[in-house]
Amino acid sequence: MSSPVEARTRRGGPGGSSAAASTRRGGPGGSSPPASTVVLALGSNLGDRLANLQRGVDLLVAEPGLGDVVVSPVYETAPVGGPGQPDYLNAVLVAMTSLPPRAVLDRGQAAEQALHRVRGERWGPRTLDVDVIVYGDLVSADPDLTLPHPHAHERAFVLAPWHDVDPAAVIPGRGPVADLLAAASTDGIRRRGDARLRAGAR
Ligand code: A4P
Ligand code: MG
Repeated sequence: MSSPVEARTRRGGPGGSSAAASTRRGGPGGSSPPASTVVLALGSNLGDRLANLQRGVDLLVAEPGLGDVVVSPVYETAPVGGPGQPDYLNAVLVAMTSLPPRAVLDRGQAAEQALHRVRGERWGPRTLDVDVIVYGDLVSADPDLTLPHPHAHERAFVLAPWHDVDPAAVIPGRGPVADLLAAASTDGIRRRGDARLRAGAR
């Protein structure tokens, strides 16, 4: 089975944008670190949810390190798990990166903090949540950064927007996103045609 990186490399990336191969070294001298496809899931269910997601995207791409950024459509989604809480807006960002996985997580958490997220109850409401869904074909059980994200394969609020921008994506160890989405319950999620995110402030 091909990894999302391989799939993306073959096709030239989501949306047909150019994409560095995950195993290719950049630069004329071949000295740059290899690039991997990284998929980040963003969610917000407090405050101005769309503005929070856009600010999250802007913060994620503000510093060098994420390239060929593609941002999915926005979905309105019923909360999964946790206490009673408002509906979420969810979206997915796909990019190429040479940053180490931990640096990508740190960047996501910095964006959460910039949005004044208060960590309370697990799966509780939040202004911004940034989860690392996959990093290339890396598999890790590290509790600080579990890869692929342990729940992504069963969450339509991740799979549907991801599938929109990369229909051939695969979750390592789980299978094609298209198949996982077909098996997931899509009750309680709907694409918001009236809400769009820009891929960056640039
Ligand atoms: N962590 C481990 N692996 C990862 C990873 N791949 N990506 C660690 C991000 N973080 C990861 O996260 C807790 C710890 O997970 C962090 O210290 C990090 O090092 P957190 O963000 O503090 O807490 P959390 O988000 O409440 O918990 P968790 O388990 O990450 O929940 P999820 O999976 O993020 O789910 N329903 C809808 N409709 N839409 C949503 O977006 N989100 C959640 C949260 C629940 N229900 C939802 C949604
Ligand atoms: Mg989280």
